[in-house]
Amino acid sequence: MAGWDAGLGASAAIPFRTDAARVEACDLMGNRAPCALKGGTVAWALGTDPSAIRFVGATFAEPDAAALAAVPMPVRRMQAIPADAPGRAPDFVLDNYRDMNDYYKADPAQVARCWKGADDLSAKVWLACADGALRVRVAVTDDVHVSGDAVEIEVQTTAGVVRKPLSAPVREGTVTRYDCTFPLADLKIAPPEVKKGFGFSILLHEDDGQGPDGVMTLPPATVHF
Ligand SMILES: [Ca+2]
Ligand SMILES: [Ca+2]
Repeated sequence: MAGWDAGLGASAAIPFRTDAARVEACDLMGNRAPCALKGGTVAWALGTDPSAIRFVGATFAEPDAAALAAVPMPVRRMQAIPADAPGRAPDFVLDNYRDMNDYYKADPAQVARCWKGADDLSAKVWLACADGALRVRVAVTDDVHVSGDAVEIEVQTTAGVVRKPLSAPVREGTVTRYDCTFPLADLKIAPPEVKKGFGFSILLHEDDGQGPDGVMTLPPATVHF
């Protein structure tokens, strides 16, 4: 299942590659309508009434990355996390201004406190799930690291929303690394949700020495392992 908050009048089409036997669009009343499935690809049009799309019998359903990037609204991505291995590419990269909420952007006198680019604040995120625990590794690039800099993860499951801070940062040059392991029970993730998917986001709280400047947030994704 994939879904997102559609803005009023928003319009775009996102092709999904999937091995689903069939695909249905569901509206807010629970009505379902079949979607055309051509060669393993289904085109999902935003701006129509349905609020979610259901992939029946699917082992994967991946939205086209280029099409997602063109959608002018937060989209909840369905992201398969590959097997963990040393040196593998990050699962998520936060380095875009659209993900930054500057607290002082409306104050011309405080322009120096607004986000200046990836060297000011950006992050790479890796996830792994093993032995009943979620491991979260984050490498934050930040020109100035002070005690007010903080990273939190947010997990959304059928049991609710859990937010946890990452602890024990290790600073190397301008990169702050976190490597934290959380028992699934502490995050209210039921074991079947590891494969079915649960909502995941991460928040980078920025402080460069003058107090909180803003927060960079990963648009919530549904991750599965
Ligand atoms: Ca900074
Ligand atoms: Ca900082």
